[in-house]
Amino acid sequence: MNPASRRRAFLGATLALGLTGSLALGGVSLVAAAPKERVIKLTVKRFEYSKKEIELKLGQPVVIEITSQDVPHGFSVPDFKVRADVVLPGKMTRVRFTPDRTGTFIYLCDIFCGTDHEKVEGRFIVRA
Ligand SMILES: [Cu+2]
Repeated sequence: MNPASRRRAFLGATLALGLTGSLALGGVSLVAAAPKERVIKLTVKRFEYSKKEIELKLGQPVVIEITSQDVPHGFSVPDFKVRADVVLPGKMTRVRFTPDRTGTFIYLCDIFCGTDHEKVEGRFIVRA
C-alpha cells in the first residue's frame, strides 16, 4: 500500500468505528447518559437572595442563573470553590457545579453591596 491509500484505509476504519460508536450511543447508551443539568433561577437584591434554601441532589449538575435587581452583588459557594465574578443588575450570570458531598453549604454575596451585605446568604442542602 502506498502512503495515500494507507491513509484512506485508516480514515475509512476511523469513520466506521465512529459510526458504530454513534449508533451505539443512539440506542441503549442514552439511558445511561450523565444526569441532566438542573436550572435554578435566583435573584438577589439588597439584602437577600430570592431563595434562602435550595435542595440539591448529590451528583446532579446544576446551573444557578442569577440576576441582580439593584446593585452589583456576588455569589460564592466556598465549600464547592465556585463563585461568580459579579452579578450585575439586569444581566444573567450563570454558575455551574456538581455537588459531590451531602450536607449543608452556605452561598453568599462576596461583593460589598451596602450596610447589611453580610446578611445576603442562603444555603444548599445536598441530599443523596
Ligand atoms: Cu453583598
